[in-house]
Amino acid sequence: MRQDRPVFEFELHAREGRARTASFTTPHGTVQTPMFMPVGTQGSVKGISPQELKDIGSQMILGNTYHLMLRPGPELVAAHGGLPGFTAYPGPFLTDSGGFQVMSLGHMRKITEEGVTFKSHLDGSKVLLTPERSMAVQEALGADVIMAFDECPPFPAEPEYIRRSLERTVRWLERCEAARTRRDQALFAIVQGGIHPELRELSLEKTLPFGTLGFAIGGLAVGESKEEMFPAVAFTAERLPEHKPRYLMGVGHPEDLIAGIALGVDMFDCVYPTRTGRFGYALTDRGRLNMNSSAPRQQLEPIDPDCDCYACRHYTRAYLAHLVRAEEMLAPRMLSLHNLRYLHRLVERARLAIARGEFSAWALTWAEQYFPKGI
Ligand code: PRF
Ligand code: ZN
Repeated sequence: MRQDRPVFEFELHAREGRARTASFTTPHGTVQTPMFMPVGTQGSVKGISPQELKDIGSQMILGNTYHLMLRPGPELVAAHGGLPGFTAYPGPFLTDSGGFQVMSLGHMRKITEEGVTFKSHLDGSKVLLTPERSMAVQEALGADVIMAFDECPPFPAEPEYIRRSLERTVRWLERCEAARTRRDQALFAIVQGGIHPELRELSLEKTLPFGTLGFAIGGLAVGESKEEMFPAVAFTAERLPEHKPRYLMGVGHPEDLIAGIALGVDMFDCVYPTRTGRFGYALTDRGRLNMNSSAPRQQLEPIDPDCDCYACRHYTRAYLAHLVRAEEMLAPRMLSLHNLRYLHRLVERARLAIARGEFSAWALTWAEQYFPKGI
């Protein structure tokens, strides 16, 4: 199906300071921002069914070019009509371009102007991922939002390396634009530049003219401190177009969502809620509960009385702590479900607060509860 770009629409509803709430319309549906995207790396949000995702208010699911290209291969996903058909999740998807995952998972990576050569983590075979290949795979996967092929330098890296890398990322963006053929997918460019304002500025100056339908802030949450990360988020977000979605890649601790929203970010993704859930932790307004510890084993209340997820409506902490101890697979499933619902509810509350002009007051109250003893 070919459609024209006007399918995509980003409509701002309200603003408070730099925070904003908006609707983002894609071919597979309209989502409300700020939003959190669950990570479905291999075409599945670990342990959670599409019906459950719908029930907890997931709006857009993230998939990964790197993993799906190696297994099962883009052709098989395309034979199902793309990720919505393959995964039976009928809503919007976003796919990441692969470069970041190659660098964190591939072996023997080598970056050249052409692209990234690496050895597959599955069978050790040599693979070349280029901007053209990333676009072809992302077109086959059929997500509504596709990401430009970029390099996310490690932290720390020499400023000179980051500069050369971001300039190459811009040349790759040009190749992404030239290679893509579908117009029913929105390409988002990725701003790099590490934690250096002058390099962020350079990346912005060279990236903004492409006029893509959205922009991502990449290269952060890679090991730098939050005192280094947030000024870079603030600097970049402030310089992005007001009427286009802004996506902070790989960020997803509750306090980071609140701070990101305050700085004007619209979209987030992170494995944190599902991964920490699999490790036995539950997110609440009063901080993170360790279900491996002894306290919850005797507690007859739900994880969070304000939460409307299945686990909180049906189970006590004591039962869930028992499941964790007994290594029953319901435990990681229920804690992942609860944690995702927690983050969806968190951004939902933020959206409502922004619409009412109460975001800054609400965020302060939230932070006082979440960090009762300070940090
Ligand atoms: N680039 C891409 N994906 C990403 C990142 C990036 O910089 C990050 C940075 N934390 C997460 N995922 N393509
Ligand atoms: Zn819950």
